[in-house]
Amino acid sequence: MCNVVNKMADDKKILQDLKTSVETWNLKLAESATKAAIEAKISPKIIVQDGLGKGMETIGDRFDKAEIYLPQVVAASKTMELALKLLAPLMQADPNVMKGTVIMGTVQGDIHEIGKNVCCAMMRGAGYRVFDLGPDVSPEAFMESGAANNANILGGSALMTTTMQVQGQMVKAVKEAKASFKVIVGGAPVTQKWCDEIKADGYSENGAEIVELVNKLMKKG
Ligand code: B12
Repeated sequence: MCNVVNKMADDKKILQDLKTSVETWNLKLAESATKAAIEAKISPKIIVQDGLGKGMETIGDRFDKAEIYLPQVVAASKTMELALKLLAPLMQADPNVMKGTVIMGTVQGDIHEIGKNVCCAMMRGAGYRVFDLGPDVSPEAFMESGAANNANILGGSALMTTTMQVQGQMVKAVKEAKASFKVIVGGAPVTQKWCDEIKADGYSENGAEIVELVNKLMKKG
């Protein structure tokens, strides 16, 4: 009993350190806290969702209030990326039991990658073959990669109200080519309403729910 209580307290401290590391763009703390989390067998999902992601939420809020500026946001992003790199090996599933193929990218005109990277990691961990096309990906590039890799799903991330439009173009491109890819969309300004409006096949608010979403779409066939 005592051990369980101690473990819970230790895990809480590690998650707090992960959050603080992103909030204070402290690379050293990010590295040590991520290693501690791995050692404590905290799941990558919790590490990202309840640790690093919470730190990034603070950064977003402080940026919105003009308490910090782009250089600090970049530094916080680099901190999160370092931690995600350390977690990557834990998020690779067995290639022999792949559940489906997903092409992910941040849409054309948009360079925000962190959320997309989190989604890629979550899906890889859940057993999907994921091709990450990076930032600034055109609908044509999504289509080409989808065809070349026999994909089931194309996933477009958009972090700006201006670039959300490209998600609509992705859906259009799939319909026009009469391709069988399902299109999923996400990113901070994206909502279920927007997903319905552009007739995409699915939306999820975060990286944890994206796995349920793709599982559901794969079952539908
Ligand atoms: C970090 C950041 C940056 C970093 C990005 C670093 C990187 N390598 O990605 C830097 C500093 C480079 C940057 C640049 C810019 N940024 Co910026 N940035 C942010 C910030 C603070 C956080 C974004 C983030 O990483 N969140 C953390 C991740 C984990 O969350 P997420 O991205 O939402 O992803 C989750 C979900 O949305 C979902 N999801 C994401 N993608 C997908 C995809 C699918 C298919 C699914 C299903 C789900 C899904 O799952 C993810 C994991 O849980 C946001 C503020 C905010 N509140 O979002 C502004 C913000 C997005 N940026 C903004 C702006 C304006 C810019 C710049 C234009 C600034 C400038 N003047 O140069 C440039 C962009 C240039 C361009 N062409 O893209 C604005 C956009 C406003 C708008 N018009 O909508 C925001 C909202 C800030 C603001 N309030 O003004 N930015």
